[in-house]
Amino acid sequence: MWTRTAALLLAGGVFSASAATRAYNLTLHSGPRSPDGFARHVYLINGQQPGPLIEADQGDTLEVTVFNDLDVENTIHWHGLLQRGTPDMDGVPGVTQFAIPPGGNFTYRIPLGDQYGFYWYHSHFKSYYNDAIRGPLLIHPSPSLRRPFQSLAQTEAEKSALLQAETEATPLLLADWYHSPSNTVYQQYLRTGAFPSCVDSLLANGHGRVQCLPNDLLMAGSGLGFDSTSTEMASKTSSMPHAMNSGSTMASCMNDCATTTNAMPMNTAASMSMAMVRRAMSAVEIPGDKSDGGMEMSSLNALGCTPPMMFNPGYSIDSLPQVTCSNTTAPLLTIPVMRSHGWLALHLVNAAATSKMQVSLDAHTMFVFAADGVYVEMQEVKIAQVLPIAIGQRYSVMIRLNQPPGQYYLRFASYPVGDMQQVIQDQAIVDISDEMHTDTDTAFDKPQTTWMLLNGSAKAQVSVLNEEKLAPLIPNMPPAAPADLTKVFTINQTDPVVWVVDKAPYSEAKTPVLYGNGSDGWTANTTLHMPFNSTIDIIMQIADDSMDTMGHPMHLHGHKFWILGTGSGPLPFSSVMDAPTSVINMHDPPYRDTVELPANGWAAIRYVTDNPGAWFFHCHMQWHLLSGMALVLVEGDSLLPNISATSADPSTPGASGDTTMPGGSRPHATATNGADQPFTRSGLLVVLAGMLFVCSRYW
Ligand SMILES: [Cu+2]
Repeated sequence: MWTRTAALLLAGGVFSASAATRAYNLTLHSGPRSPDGFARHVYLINGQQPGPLIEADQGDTLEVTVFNDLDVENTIHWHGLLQRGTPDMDGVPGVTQFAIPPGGNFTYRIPLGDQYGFYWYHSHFKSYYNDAIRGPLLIHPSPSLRRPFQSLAQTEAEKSALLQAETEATPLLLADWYHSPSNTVYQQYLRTGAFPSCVDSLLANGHGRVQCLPNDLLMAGSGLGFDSTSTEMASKTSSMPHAMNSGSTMASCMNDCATTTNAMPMNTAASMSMAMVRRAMSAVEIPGDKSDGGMEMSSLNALGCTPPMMFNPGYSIDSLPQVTCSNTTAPLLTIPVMRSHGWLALHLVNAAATSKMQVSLDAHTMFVFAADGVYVEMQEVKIAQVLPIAIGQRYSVMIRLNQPPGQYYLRFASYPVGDMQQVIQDQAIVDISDEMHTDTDTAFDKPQTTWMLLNGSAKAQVSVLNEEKLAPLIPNMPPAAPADLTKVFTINQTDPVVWVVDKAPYSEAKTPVLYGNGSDGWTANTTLHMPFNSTIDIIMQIADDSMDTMGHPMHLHGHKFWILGTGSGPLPFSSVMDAPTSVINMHDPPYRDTVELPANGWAAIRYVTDNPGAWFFHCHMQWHLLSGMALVLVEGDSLLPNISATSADPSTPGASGDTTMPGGSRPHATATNGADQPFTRSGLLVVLAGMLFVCSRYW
């Protein structure tokens, strides 16, 4: 235990002696906006979407008061913040707090401790973050914390340039966007059973445009490899790039069209499951036999989506509103940068509702230096790099500005996680100028420096980030001993509109689970009480009989965890300790807060229950979460904050919903001072951290 604690302290560096309280006010309201050129009513934070960047220094305390001026309830979750000692600040309705009612407010007070890096915040009520209640959150690391840039810098000047680039890094919140409010989208899903994976556009920091695909590309939908006679990827996957090569002239092709003959197929081989085949060959109604020339099964709809194949009884493709697409000319996000700076740093987050993304920057290589807010060993790829980013995940990247001045597309495309696919890409512009060339209005968009296709596939010879090779910069090994508890969760779609993590669909408790046995959720079958101060292994795998075997971005609150391994099919071992090192990495696994469970596959994570709280564990695909794909994992039951359900009820004066007392007299969660409290915020730990940190180096 001492070793792990010491390692954590070392990894975190010293708490700043000048730790400050960073106060923010976030007002949730609504208004008309046209982020992709299509006007709709959106939710806003302080008049903008996404919300403002929340910044703090390592060791600071965040104090964010959320005023809910919407006519719906809300909460704000701080994705990835560990909430040590403040489990009631995690922002999950029914788990850690009562929702903030319309007209109410709530003050989130979060000591950040040793956390640093890039995070994000978002509504955790219903699917309102899809209506734009989301924003970036950045904790600047202590200057004394070791950086992972050494391999990139030969001189002091280069070191300075890298550090400066990191300081000036641009947060980039990538999202998918619907032209209908999330409530409307979800209600249609519940009614029809047709999964709403088809979005209208993708956005970078709230900017994008609708880019309709040319007809020939839509008709090349069979290039997605759908072949109901085989569980293997159909060889005709090449037909999509072929079609793209055969005459598409739309601007949306972005010159990809000329260079796609060696394109890699979409990454769906692993996901072509028996479930898909069963469904395709069953009585499920599919388009294709319309006399009016309607879509063939293998065609994409106007938005580039494979048509839904699963419906509630009595519904079919004809029950759905007709899918249409109209190009827009909304301005793209532009990121200006001076070439003389040498480097550009970006903090990327996939804040989408349903779309896994692939990201690339034309002509440039990205060096990933942090994953989910933790510095990692730098990973250089020689030619180029495409980053796959699951929903909720973050990457911080460093980009060497070694190309001529000009405008380069930063591309982000939806990438399939199963049989529901959409060919959609959007772009932001990185505008590189220098003292000699201030005029950069020429789009620099050459096929030979475009790394990926419209569908997010990396071209041949293009390197894709290896997500398994993301060892933390400061070694942070999982406990070596066998787990105290192994939980096997069988991820399952049991009905068109029901998704579960473990047997039963989650539903929100009336009284937050954190409030103990006064909560109706305390003994729910989706609340698991974990042993405290224990090593837990969670093995997730897709159920054999799941109606859909797509992948899932699984997020655990209150912890980072070691990703010991992922793979296809079921994990063929009863515990991770039985698996060989080629399958399970106990040496230098990634340490993150969101893991992508592969389509038709398994994922094994390990964490230590050292943080008393009620922690949500769920799929970050919004429609899955809303449809039950979540659990509450309680740890340290006897050490939970002393909050009574009565005093915290929003109808009680001074509680979270009180409009006149922002966070004032509500019962603040003060961690108990029991002897077995593992992470008190006492000065002793600060001193210990400082003493231990003397051996840490700047580089
Ligand atoms: Cu999911």
